[in-house]
Formats: sequence, structure tokens, C-alpha cells
Amino acid sequence: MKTHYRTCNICEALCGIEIQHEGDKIISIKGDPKDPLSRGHICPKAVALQDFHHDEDRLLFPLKKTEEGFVRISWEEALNYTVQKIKEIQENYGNNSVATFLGNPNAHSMGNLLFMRPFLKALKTRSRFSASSVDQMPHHVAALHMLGHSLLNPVPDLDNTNYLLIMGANPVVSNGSMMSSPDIKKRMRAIQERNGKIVVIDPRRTETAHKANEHYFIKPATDVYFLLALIHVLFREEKIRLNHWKNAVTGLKEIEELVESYSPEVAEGFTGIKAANIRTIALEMAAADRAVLYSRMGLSTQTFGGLCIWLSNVFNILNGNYDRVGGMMFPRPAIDPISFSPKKGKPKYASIPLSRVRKLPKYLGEIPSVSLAEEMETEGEDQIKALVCIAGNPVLSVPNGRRVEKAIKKLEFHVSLDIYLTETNKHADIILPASSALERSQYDVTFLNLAIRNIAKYSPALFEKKGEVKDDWQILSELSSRLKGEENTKLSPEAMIDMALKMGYYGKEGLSLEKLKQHPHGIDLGPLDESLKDRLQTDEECIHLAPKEFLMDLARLETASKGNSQSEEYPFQLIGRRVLRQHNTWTHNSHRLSKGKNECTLLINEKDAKLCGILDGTIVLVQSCVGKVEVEAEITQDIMEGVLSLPQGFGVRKNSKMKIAAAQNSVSINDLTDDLRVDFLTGNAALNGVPVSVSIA
Ligand SMILES: Nc1nc2c(c(=O)[nH]1)N[C@H]1C(S)=C(S)[C@@H](COP(=O)(O)OP(=O)(O)OC[C@H]3O[C@@H](n4cnc5c(=O)[nH]c(N)nc54)[C@H](O)[C@@H]3O)O[C@H]1N2
Ligand SMILES: Nc1nc2c(c(=O)[nH]1)N[C@H]1C(S)=C(S)[C@@H](COP(=O)(O)OP(=O)(O)OC[C@H]3O[C@@H](n4cnc5c(=O)[nH]c(N)nc54)[C@H](O)[C@@H]3O)O[C@H]1N2
Ligand code: SF4
Ligand SMILES: [Mo]
Repeated sequence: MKTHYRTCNICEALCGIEIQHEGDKIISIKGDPKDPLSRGHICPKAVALQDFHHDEDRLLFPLKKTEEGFVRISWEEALNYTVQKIKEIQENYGNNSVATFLGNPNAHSMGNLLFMRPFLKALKTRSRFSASSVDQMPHHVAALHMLGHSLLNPVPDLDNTNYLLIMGANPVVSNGSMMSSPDIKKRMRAIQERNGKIVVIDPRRTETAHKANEHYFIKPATDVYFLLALIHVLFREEKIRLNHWKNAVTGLKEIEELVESYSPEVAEGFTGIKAANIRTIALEMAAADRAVLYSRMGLSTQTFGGLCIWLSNVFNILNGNYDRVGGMMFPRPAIDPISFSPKKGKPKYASIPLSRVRKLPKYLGEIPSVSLAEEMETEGEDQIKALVCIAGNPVLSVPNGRRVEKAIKKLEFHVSLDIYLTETNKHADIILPASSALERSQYDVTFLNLAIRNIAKYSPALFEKKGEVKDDWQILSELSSRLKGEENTKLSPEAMIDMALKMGYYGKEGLSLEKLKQHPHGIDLGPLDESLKDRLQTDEECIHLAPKEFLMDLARLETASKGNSQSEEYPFQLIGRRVLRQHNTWTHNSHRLSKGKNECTLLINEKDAKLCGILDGTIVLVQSCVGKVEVEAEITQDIMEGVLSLPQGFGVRKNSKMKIAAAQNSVSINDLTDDLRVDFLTGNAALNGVPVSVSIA
């Protein structure tokens, strides 16, 4: 029996795991107590890594769609045919007629990240989409305008804070996002044990809210008023303290003026949270020496997602808790993506480019994913005719997935890099099978940049590859060289990581790949420190509190504030949720994760259920202006009246080749979400607060 150490790559928590195995057979998967970040913590999903590896439904050979269905072909044929089709379509319709969609697992794979840029360069298309614009794009937009670089994202210093205000996040289940902090429950308990306080603002009394000191229901998509009121109180009560940023911010006056009219009383009217409570939270946070506001998914994926994330930053800065111990802090990663594309001293972009059809902003060079279908459907120059989908499942993950599916079916060519046959790539012409996590090596380029301690860790591959699968980076590299008509690169991800480590902040202290290989549990590089002055990318070395992009969006807020959002036809507001035992759309074929009670239920408040005659377990029809689903109702007091919740990531259909997933009752929340609901400021999807109706099916 052998023991292998690595980092679980499923979610952002970066848990260290210890795998005991005999050859290809896994004996056990446990938390690694010696991992400096996770200290032994894991969740049930890590144990399922073996299910994905051994899954008989996993794709093992390149496939081509024929009239008889998918048939196995050779890699040579698959790669050559793919490149031939891409070239043909680009010659006929222009380079931008070939689109890319990059899904979430790319962020969790070193090879994908390192080889994506050369691949995109070889593909020469500006039609790029990703899961970022159905997720965290507002965080990048705020970082860009306030700090000068999209990737300069702060994380809450959980281990040192004494007051944690959580808005629109459920880390007890999600294990945290834009914040790699495994074992969140223990870290939350530690805050309470040192007499600190945790407050949660969420339309649902979540698993996290149950562990907090206080929870307040908020009417979906009204958080912007709550945040404006928090800042209003700081000014009114003369609590502004900038600490070491005192002479290094711009826009303070503008912020003071704009929050003037947003008192806690005004916010109460929109949010449903009592003015007195809003005032108390602001004053308690001002009084706490170390306090932090952490806002995530529930805030970034709403109609004013950009304003919400911007104002969350502004609050932390004005409360003296930015780049400061116990507040929002900036990691110093061993491989710093910012050092590879610094903005400092560069001329400012004139303006953000806009998408072709709906004129939405293209941050990070990406067309917002809410536009995926319309960019395929709408004729004219740059209409999308082909799709290269890399670890993405937009039919289930993008709003109005059914429309996306219809548009994808009409494409001239569609190639997919995936580990499964999904609701998206079942329509592909070519499927290129990627390796699973245990078959490849890993250094977490993305999430070590968001970890709440500075850590470096490398994990080698554990198993030989099954069938004919290749690592994504190998596939990308093969495609790049064919597109360019050049020899395949000899560079490996390992060589690139080694180079980057040596060039990085800890390189001078001797950090290298060799050193990481000698420390299989990872190396602790210490707690977060005040690093923003070294890393800030604005020309003036100041934090911009009031960038014009955000100020301009306040006009949209004012218009919206005057309208009546409640519709008679769709009187409820739908929000999403995550479940502990699944990750997005791709873990549903694990038998370990899929046994037990049905988790794909519609949560409804008991009073609403009574009014509608709905009982626990009743099959209900939920409808929105784009579609409908039938699903089992689950009655609870833990959701606000007028709000309904469906889990995200579900929706594998009965005829799916993922047999275990197909056997479950599963509906896609994105059959209901509306692709026309968008945060116009950032282009991010407004997945939360969708108007819906519910009735007995
Ligand atoms: N309504 C609603 N919609 C949402 C959300 C929500 O909360 N509500 N959440 C959004 C968020 S935060 C995200 S991140 C997106 C996720 O959206 P997507 O990224 O589209 O979906 P995933 O399920 O993460 O994974 C996509 C695909 O990657 C494949 N895959 C897994 N591992 C690998 C690998 O190593 N290589 C390759 N090539 N493929 C692999 C999986 O089989 C799957 O088909 O969904 C978003 N959509
Ligand atoms: N188990 C598990 N873990 C995961 C994932 C998974 O699928 N399963 N997915 C991973 C991914 S890709 C991501 S991005 C992260 C996301 O991690 P989180 O950001 O923690 O996301 P959620 O768990 O969806 O929590 C969002 C919360 O926002 C609330 N919410 C909805 N609308 C509003 C609103 O208008 N206002 C406020 N204040 N709250 C609102 C919801 O009720 C929910 O509790 O999780 C990651 N971790
Ligand atoms: S919390 Fe995330 S990283 Fe940790 S074991 Fe679970 S899925 Fe893996
Ligand atoms: Mo995500």
C-alpha cells in the first residue's frame, strides 16, 4: 500500500488530501493533517475523486458524431479534423466566427491555465466567453477600476478578524469562494471563541447563517441599498478611518455626496431590514478593531452586482479594514499572475469594448455569457458559427440554457474538451477526452492567489491515464501547433511552474519546483501581510474609491428604485443555492455523492406554501418568462416569504449517458433564469431574484 499527498481540486478550498492506494485501487481518501492551509479538513466530495477516476461513463477516447451517433476515432483524426473545420469556418466567416467557452474547471487546473493563452492566441478569435461572467466578474471589474488590475482581489483575513459580515455567500456549504479557506466552520468558531461576531445577510437562513451570531433576511437584489446605508452611517457618525491609506485614496468626497440620500431608513424600505439593525451593524463594525465585510456570489450575480462588489470594497476601505490584519487582505502568492501582466504606468484604456449584439461591456476581453445564444443567433459580421468548449457546460450553467442549447445545435462545428458526455457536448461534432484530476499534476495557480495564508504546494499525478485521455494542456498544445502549422512545443507545465516560482516573490529564498517536490504537504509561506502598496497597479499609487464607471451606474439604480419590480404574473423571486455533496454540473454521476435524499427541491416558505396549497413533497410547476420546470417542493421557515430557491448545477436529463445522474430527479435552474437579466455595468448574469410563479403541477 502506498500513500500519496495532493490538493483536492474540486472547489476553491484547496484541501490537502492523503490517498492510500494499491496500484490503481484506492483504499482511502482522508484529510491531510500536515497540509498548512487545510490542517486535515475535507468534505465528502474529496472521497468521490475516486468515483470520477473509475467512472465507467467517463470519456476515454476521442469521439466523432456520425449519423449512427458518436463513434470512436483516433487522436490524429480528431485533432486534424477539428483544426481543418476551424480553419475552414474562419476562412469563410472571419476569425471571430469561432467562439470559445471556458468553464470553471479550467481555473482548477494548472495545465489549462498555462496553455490557454497560447491556444487563444493561435485561435485568433475575439469571441471569448467563460463562466466568469455568470459568477465573479464584478469582483474583477471593481479590482480593475479601483486598484488598476482585474486580478488584484482581496480575501477576508478570517483567522484574525473579530467581526465578519457575510453577504450573499454560504461558505459552510460552498467552502468559500474568492477566498480559499478550508475548514471554514472551525475558522468561524474561532472568531466566536475570541468574542468576535458573525452576521449573515441572505434571503435564506443558510447553513452559514445557522452558525452565525445573527442573520437578517434581505429581499433579493436589494443589497446595494444596504451597502449604501452602511457607508452613509460611517460618514454621518464620523467613523471614517483610512489608516495607512489616509493620503492614498481618491474620490472620498464623491462617496460622501452619493451616500447622503441613502439612509438606513431608505434602505429599510427596499431591503426589509430594519433601519436600526443596519445602523447597529455599521456602528459595531466601526467599533470593532478588526472587522471585515465579505460579499460573494449572491451579490455579484444580481442586477446591481457591480455596484454591490464596489461598495463592499469601499465600506472595508472606509472602515479602515483594507490591506490590514483582520480585514480584507491581499495574498502574496509564490506565482503572482499580476507580475506577468502589470498595468502600472501603462496608458489607460480609452473605454471598455462592447459586445456586438447587446453592446454589453467586454471585461477581461470576454463577451458576457448571457449573450452566448444571441451571438450565435444574430446574423451579420462576427456571427458565431463554431464553438470550442473547454471544460464548460453552458446548457446547464448559463441563464436560459434551453436557448443556448437551441443555438448550439445550429452551429456548423462544435468541439468539446471534457471528461463526460454532457447536456452541452452531446451536440458536439468532436469530443476530446481530458484526463481526470488524479491523472495529472497540479500547482494551484489561481486559488493560491486567493488563499487566506500564503502557501505553495505541488502535487504530482497519482495514476496512469485511463484509455486514451490526454491532459487538457496536451490537447491545447496539439491544437495550437496545428493551427499555427508549427512543431509542438517542448515546454511542459512543470518547466513553466519552476520558472515562475524562481522569478516570484519567494524565488530569492530558494523556492522552486524541486523544493516543492520535497514538501508534499505544501510549504507555509506565512500569514497575509500588508502587501497592497507593493502590488497596487494604479498610476497614481492611490486606491480609487469613486471610479466614473460606478458613479454612472448609480443613475440606473435611481431609475430602478422608482419602478415597481413586483409583477403579478410572476410574484415570487427565485434564488439559487449550492449543496454540499455536488459541485456545479459535473459531480452528479458519483454514486457516493448521489445517494440519499433528493436535494433538487424547491424551497418555499411555509406561509407561502399554505397560501398556494402546497405540501411538503408536492410536485410543483415553477414558471418564469423563459421557461418552466416541475420539481418537488420542500417547505421551510428558513427562506424569506416571497422567495423560492432551487439548487444550481442540477439538470442532467433522463436520457443522459451519465447513468447515475440520469436516474435522479434533476432540473436545471437555468431553464428558468433569464439571459436578458444582466448587470449592465459588468455584463455579469443576474441569476438571483428572477421573477417566477409557482403552482401545483
Ligand atoms: N442559475 C445559476 N447558474 C449558475 C450558477 C448559479 O449559482 N446559479 N453558478 C455559476 C458558477 S459560480 C459557475 S463557476 C458556473 C460553472 O459553469 P461551467 O463551468 O459551465 O460548469 P461546471 O459544471 O463547473 O463544469 C463544466 C464542465 O467541465 C467538465 N470538466 C470537469 N473537469 C474537467 C477537466 O479536468 N477537464 C475538462 N476538459 N473538463 C472537465 C465537466 O464535465 C463539465 O461538463 O455555473 C454558473 N451558473
Ligand atoms: N458544495 C459546493 N461547493 C461549491 C460549489 C458547488 O457547486 N457545490 N460551487 C463552487 C463555485 S463555482 C462557486 S463560485 C462558489 C460560490 O460560493 P458562494 O459565494 O458561497 O455561493 P452560494 O453557496 O451559492 O451562496 C450564495 C448565497 O447568496 C444568497 N443570495 C441569493 N441572492 C441573494 C441576494 O440577492 N442577496 C443576498 N444577500 N444573498 C443572496 C443565497 O441564498 C446563497 O446563500 O462555491 C463553490 N463551492
Ligand atoms: S472542500 Fe473543496 S477542496 Fe476541500 S475536499 Fe471538499 S471539494 Fe475538495
Ligand atoms: Mo463559480
